[in-house]
Amino acid sequence: MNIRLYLPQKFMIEEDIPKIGEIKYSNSGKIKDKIKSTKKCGEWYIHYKKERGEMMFLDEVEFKVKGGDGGNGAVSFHREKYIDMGGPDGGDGGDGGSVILKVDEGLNTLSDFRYQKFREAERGTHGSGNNKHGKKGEDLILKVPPGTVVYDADTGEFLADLTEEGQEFIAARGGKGGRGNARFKKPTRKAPKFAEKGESGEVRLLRLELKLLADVGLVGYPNVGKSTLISVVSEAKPKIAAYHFTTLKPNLGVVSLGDYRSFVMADIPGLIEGAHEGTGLGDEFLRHIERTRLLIHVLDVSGIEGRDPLDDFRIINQELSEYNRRLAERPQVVALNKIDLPQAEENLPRVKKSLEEEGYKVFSISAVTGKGVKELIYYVGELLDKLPVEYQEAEVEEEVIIKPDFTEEEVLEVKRQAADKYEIVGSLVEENVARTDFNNEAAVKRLLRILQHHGLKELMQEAGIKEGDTVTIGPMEFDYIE
Ligand SMILES: Nc1nc2c(ncn2[C@@H]2O[C@H](COP(=O)(O)OP(=O)(O)OP(=O)(O)O)[C@@H](O)[C@H]2O)c(=O)[nH]1
Ligand SMILES: [Mg+2]
Repeated sequence: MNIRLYLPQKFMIEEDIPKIGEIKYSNSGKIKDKIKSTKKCGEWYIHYKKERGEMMFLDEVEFKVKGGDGGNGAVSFHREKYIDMGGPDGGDGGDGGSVILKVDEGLNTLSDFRYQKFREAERGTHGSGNNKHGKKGEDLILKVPPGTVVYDADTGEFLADLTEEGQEFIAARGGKGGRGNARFKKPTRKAPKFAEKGESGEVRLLRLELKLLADVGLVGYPNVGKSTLISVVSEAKPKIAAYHFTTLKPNLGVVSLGDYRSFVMADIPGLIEGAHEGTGLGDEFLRHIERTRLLIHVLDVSGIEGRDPLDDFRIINQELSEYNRRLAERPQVVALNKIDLPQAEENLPRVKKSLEEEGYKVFSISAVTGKGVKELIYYVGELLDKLPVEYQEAEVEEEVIIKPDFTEEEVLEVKRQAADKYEIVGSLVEENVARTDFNNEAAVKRLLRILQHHGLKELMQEAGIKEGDTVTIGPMEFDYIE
């Protein structure tokens, strides 16, 4: 198995010096962008946009969802030959379908959501005569990969953390169907001429974030051999090359240890000093390894690029703690890579000794020849068995929060707008106004009766209303008559 995370390119690498403000296409030719800043990195210029909000990540998507509207209740009366006026038989409207996010382990990206910015569940059909109820709208099931974290994009509120196969989250509820006039029949009201309108479906702007659930993250300077390592222990086929920042997007690989054991490894772009301030490729992609259980810190022990491996080690750990202290505290196994190079011989004893003295488990490997790799991988596998799996969930307060049913207290208030102008407001009003068909006199009368029942008249008198004053309720305006 080979899982990969595809990120659209947020930057481009070219040899020419780009101009700030210039419009550029990404390498794939799909993304057009204005150059915001340029930075020299080795022989290359990297130009990229600064504002996070403008970067488009496939593993971070925003789109709007809407539950289906409820169908309207019907106003109808029973008719039969020779029978003048039968009883009310208007059926209820069907409930609207909900938009539901559901975890599918077969998925590993949010790319399905990239282009469709609005998803709506089916509406309920209207009720009709002969007590025929409307059909319930179909739920719209949107499949998401495990590890999807859901936020309300308008408020930033955390809504759900979806990790288990089949786990569901109702992202937008469908509206309730309106009741047909048959429901309003009473001994005192034999022929109700009104019905309820269906409730509107809930609308929400969602932000989905996919944090990869890798067990192990590879960290290290650019060019130390992280991608080479993942390519030899898994089926991941990342780009490998002898220049910095070859890896521009995280790669995931499944490492099999035989006997059914395996773990997921994540290879991410290299870090350099100042990554937390945006130097190099920055440190934003560290979020892809935020939930790993352990890190393999890869060092180029040959020091072929002229840096001391121990300096690299210190700098990378500093960058990790600048990003997130908890990530820096994650257990680390050190892989001293490139021991096949003659220059490694000189550094190896010193570097190994120093890190072991600090308490690190150190492996000497050559990702290219394969020497020492098996030992490293098996050790990591064993260590993972001992590390608690709950760690993956440790940073999230609650697994799922499902919005409770609407149980807000019913509120009715009379607001004085001017000396002779009043407005009736409150949740009770909003709820009922939305469900009233104002073109239907009977429906309006019913609304007034409901409000009356909740003490509207007394409230208006308390507010000091006089005959002839103007009163507004929702879209309706009328003169007050005692
Ligand atoms: N001699 C030798 N070269 C290696 C070894 N491992 C990796 N390399 C070489 O080092 C270079 C960089 O390797 P990558 O695997 O792309 O390094 P990386 O850490 O993923 O680099 P970035 O993606 O830029 O962060 C390539 O030319 C590899 O062939 C090794 O064990 N021995
Ligand atoms: Mg790489």
